[in-house]
Amino acid sequence: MSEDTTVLLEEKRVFKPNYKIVEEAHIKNWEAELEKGKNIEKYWAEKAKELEWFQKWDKVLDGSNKPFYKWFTNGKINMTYNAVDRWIHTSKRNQVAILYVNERGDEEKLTYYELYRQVNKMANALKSLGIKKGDVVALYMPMCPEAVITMLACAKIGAPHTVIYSGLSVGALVERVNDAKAKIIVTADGTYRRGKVIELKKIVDEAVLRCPTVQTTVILEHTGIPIELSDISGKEVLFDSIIEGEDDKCEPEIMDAEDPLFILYTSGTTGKPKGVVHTTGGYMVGTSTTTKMVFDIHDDDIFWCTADIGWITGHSYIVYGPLLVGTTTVVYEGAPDYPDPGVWWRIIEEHGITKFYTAPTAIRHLMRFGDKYPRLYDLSSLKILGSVGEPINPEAWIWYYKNIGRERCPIMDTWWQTETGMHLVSPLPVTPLKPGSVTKPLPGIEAEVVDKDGKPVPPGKGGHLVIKTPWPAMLRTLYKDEKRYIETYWENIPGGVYTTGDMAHMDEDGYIWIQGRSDDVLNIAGHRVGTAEVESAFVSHPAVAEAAVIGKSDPIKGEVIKAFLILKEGYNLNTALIGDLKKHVRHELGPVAVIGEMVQVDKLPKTRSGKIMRRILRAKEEGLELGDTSTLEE
Ligand code: 6R9
Repeated sequence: MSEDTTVLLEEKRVFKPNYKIVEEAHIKNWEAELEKGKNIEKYWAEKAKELEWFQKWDKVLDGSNKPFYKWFTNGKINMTYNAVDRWIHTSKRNQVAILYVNERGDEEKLTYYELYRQVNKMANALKSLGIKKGDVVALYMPMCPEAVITMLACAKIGAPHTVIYSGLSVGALVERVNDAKAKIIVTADGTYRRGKVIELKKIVDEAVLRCPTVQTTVILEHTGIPIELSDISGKEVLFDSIIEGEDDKCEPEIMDAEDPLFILYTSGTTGKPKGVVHTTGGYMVGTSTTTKMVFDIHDDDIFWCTADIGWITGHSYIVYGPLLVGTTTVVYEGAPDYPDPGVWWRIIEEHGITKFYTAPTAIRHLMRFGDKYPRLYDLSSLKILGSVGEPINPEAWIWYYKNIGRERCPIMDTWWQTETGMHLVSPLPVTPLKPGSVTKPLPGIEAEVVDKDGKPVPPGKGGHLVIKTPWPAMLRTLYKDEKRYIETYWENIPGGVYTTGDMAHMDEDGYIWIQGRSDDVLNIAGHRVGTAEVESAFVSHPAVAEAAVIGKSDPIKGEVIKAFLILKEGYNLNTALIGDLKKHVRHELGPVAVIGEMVQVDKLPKTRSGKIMRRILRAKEEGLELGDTSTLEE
């Protein structure tokens, strides 16, 4: 960081947008838009009119059975009809919808019309395999056009999808597929990662043996590695062979606004992942509006979000949001630093990317290589940058702003969650920015920082971030677990507000600064990993009797795992066992579970009811005071 940026940080300077950004912006007056958003129902109803409904809604928001809110009741709509079909009757028909690029330098472009035909074929193929409205389809796929096609095909016929991140492994896959009772898994032979092929089908082969509901596995031949088809656990068919000969027309299923669109699993405080349920109408309104508003989408944009479709960011801002607003969305398969740490900047130059959306962990990682790589490329096509997944430290913000945005592009630090479905707290391109702050709730959203009794805390003081009023893309429930839905989100803090699980503070200007999670969820490189899931993976190893896991700060990944292990008789935490445990946890949970350190202990701090007090372990780790230990066992 150069001297002037150090000064900037100390000055806490506010970064104002340049005149070009303001001139182009759909929304030029932030304050006025926030004001408009105060009439929540009117605001969202107006936004909903930008979509094509088969039948208009009766009521915008139905809060008669809180917290089971409904949006756009009795409205009839179809996601894929709006994201794909409606564009083929416009000038967008021959515009690129999906631009696929990978780390090997391969490229593929699909226009809206081509996408339309492929989606229809896949939709018909799923029907031929017996999938009907309401049946759950699991995806365990690389970042590739066929993954997007499959999601859209599911949405076209009303079959909720559940996408499982391809970086998760056997244990996680089995648990999610079984919870969702998926009838089909769509996967691929493998995926490219750092010059290697990760064999996805092998993982699925092992998983399906433990997934009784799966009748068919569909395999995409993507990398060309040899695969063997077998019928041990249900039918195995090739992606290409099922779509071959299918009709390229398919009528959209008329969906109720409140029909489920997808289930997406995320980590919670217990070992069991939460199946977050999103429905159709409100999610469409929320994601299309925020894509257009936060990234100020225009006809000539090329939008690149570097997330994976296995996470909510991929659902909302690679697939649905961008296609609903008819832009070109980039699907990138590979690592950020392979074949070299300039690969992303090269893609930006080659394809003239205008809006670029990534995560702080990636920025911190690429920052390590200095400005050498970004300097090699012409990044002048960029107009707006985005950040998501965890707090962005001011140093990374400034690096991103200077070296990637070349001090021209505002950074949209977007705060939201799997559960919220859409951005909730974020600047707009015209918003004055403070590095490290997510600024204010978006128009139509009401958020506040409160104490545990629900009372607003004064500026500068930390508290719980809560959302005070419902929003269209909110989760509707946790799959088959209404009790957990109510307890987790609506009963922690009084006042009928939604508890986010994040701690934050507000400054004198009403700007929000996120501090991190208040619960036992780690944020490893922007991925939510539940401590309980990691602990149960450890305990499933024959050498481990008990495990407690906390987050340990890491300069690149934000957090990594530190595990305290009680081993069974006769075991010692030697190098061989450490290696074996790492392998085991990786096998169960996948590479997202990055282990930084393991220590052998003979006792763990517990409450009298037997709950591990991770807070105590964390406090000891950081040399802080132990705090309230009244519930500690001894
Ligand atoms: C979209 C996504 C949600 C959690 C959330 C918070 C953290 C997300 C953030 C951020 C600070 C931001 N988070 N965006 N923290 N600034 N801009 O990441 O969803 O995987 O469900 O994680 O991520 O802690 O509660 P998800």
